[in-house]
Amino acid sequence: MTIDLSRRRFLAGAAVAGSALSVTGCDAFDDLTRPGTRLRGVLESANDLTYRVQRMLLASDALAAEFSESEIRQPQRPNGVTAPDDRDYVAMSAAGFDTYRLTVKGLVETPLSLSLAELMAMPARTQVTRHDCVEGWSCIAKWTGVPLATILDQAKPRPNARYLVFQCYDTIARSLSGEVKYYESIDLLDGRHKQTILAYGLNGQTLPVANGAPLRVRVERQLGYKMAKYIHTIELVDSFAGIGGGKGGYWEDNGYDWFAGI
Ligand SMILES: Nc1nc2c(c(=O)[nH]1)N[C@H]1C(S)=C(S)[C@@H](COP(=O)(O)O)O[C@H]1N2
Ligand SMILES: [Mo]
Repeated sequence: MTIDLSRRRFLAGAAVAGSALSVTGCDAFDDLTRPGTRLRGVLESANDLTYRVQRMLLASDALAAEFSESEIRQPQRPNGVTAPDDRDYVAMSAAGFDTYRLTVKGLVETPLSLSLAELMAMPARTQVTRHDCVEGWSCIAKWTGVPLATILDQAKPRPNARYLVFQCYDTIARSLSGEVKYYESIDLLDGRHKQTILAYGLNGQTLPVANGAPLRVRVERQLGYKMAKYIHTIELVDSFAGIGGGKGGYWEDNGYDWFAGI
């Protein structure tokens, strides 16, 4: 049967992409993933395959596993940037995030600017889930926040909107060509998924700075690097052209998969 055969070939491609990725970590990537190398080319072509395979095999509403509170064994291990030193962030954090606004813009009928108080007044969702980092560790934690679907319902994406881009306060890289802010993106299927929330609470407490205060996204069916911390803007777009390196995220611009399904 042709369908079975092509499925198998897709799956083999996905397995290759998975094993190649596991040699790199969150904090470091080596020469093999620099533009122009053979491994980089393999990763890029496998990326699109992985997305198509996973979208084919995964029902759009399938849920990630949820756990009981007794299965929370340690604090959520902070990773990546854990203390942004960007001037606007430092000032806002010193003021207890009173001046924080989440901006929703781009391909929407109703652009939004929401304070933390407004976000917290919306119906909340709490979930105990496992966070898997591409570095090979995981943590089970309890996250509380606003379902992203609620925000999307208010903003009303235009028919040509395909992706949500999360823009963050923190500088993840500094080089001669300037500062690079962390950013990430997901599609509207994940944006509207029941477990996709903008979290302001962790393990029953206010979300700590180390884990992305005041607001970070949880996308429970994907790897940790998709879950942008310190977000200030969600932009709805129809392509990544002209945003960062054009691959949909800081780590994607450095060779990681855009679709990091687990
Ligand atoms: N803004 C921002 N978001 C980020 C990162 C980062 O460095 N900056 N690191 C990512 C990675 S690799 C992981 S594993 C998780 C870590 O989340 P935690 O610090 O709550 O464990 O955040 C992700 N989101
Ligand atoms: Mo990660």
